[in-house]
Amino acid sequence: MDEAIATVSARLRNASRITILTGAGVSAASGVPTFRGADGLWREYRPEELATPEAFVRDPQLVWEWYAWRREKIAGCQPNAAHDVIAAWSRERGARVLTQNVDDLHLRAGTEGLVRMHGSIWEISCWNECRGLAPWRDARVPLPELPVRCPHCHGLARPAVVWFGEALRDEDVLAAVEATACDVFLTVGTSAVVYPAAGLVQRAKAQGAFTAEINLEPTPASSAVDVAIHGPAEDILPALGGRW
Ligand code: BV8
Repeated sequence: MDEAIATVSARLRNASRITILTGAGVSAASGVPTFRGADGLWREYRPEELATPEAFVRDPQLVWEWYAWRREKIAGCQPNAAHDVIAAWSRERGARVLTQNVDDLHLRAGTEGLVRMHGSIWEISCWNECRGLAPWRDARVPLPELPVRCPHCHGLARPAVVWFGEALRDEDVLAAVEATACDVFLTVGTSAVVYPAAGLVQRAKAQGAFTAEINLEPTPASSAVDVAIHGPAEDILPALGGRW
């Protein structure tokens, strides 16, 4: 492990363009349930069954109860050392940070230029897209009523996140693809199964980036990266960050 950390740390030290892709694993130490870990279950449902427009049409109340439960859990969580190191790299090294997470803990840690590829659990938008309304922030816990209503058309409102089967926002895809033109691409705390985010490491590699993965366990990305470090992000990132 030490050799791998020394290798990645040296690459980071000499890099001018650093890109970091994060998943639920960077928030695990903060107490936020991951998607596919044992703690990812809610009642008897898996996220893929609820994080879809079809599930929302079928039962908006159930989907909103799941998001309200997650919002309540996340509200009590603080950024951890992984978020803090990544935020410092964004400020001090201009590192670009692409996250799949919707918990906004990277923002609260002070990350600059964050690309929230899957949106934010703290933002809400009109299901009917009335007046083309941009998502609005509502961080109240608990929410006053479920399902949430749009303040303009009084129709259904939805969490402003990207569900399975929905397209990511064009500007986020563009920013993420642009960020794969880098010297070092780190993929941290993600099971690397959700696309298009999971395809970014291959894009970076194809452009000559040095690629590394930090995860507790092997993932489909492990065989593609130059170095795979198996350990908790909240320990590994400070170990990498402290040597420049
Ligand atoms: C789209 C928001 C097209 C909601 C989420 C190929 C190309 C394009 C699409 C597809 C494709 N193949 C399949 C698809 C469809 C689909 C997809 O990828 N499905 C998968 C399941 C096969 N993709 C989509 O639907 C995407 N849309 O491509 O649209 C399109 C184009 C035009 C028009 C219409 C459509 C949209 C995907 C976004 C889905 N939304 N979230 C919400 O949060 O409620 S995804 C969800 O999964 C979360 O965002 C989460 O972040 C993300 C990925 O999960 P992870 O972050 O990796 O979390 P997970 O629990 O899985 O893993 C945690 C990892 O951390 C583990 O590996 C664990 O070992 C590790 N870990 C734990 N603790 C630690 C740790 N590591 C380090 N330290 C620790 N302490």
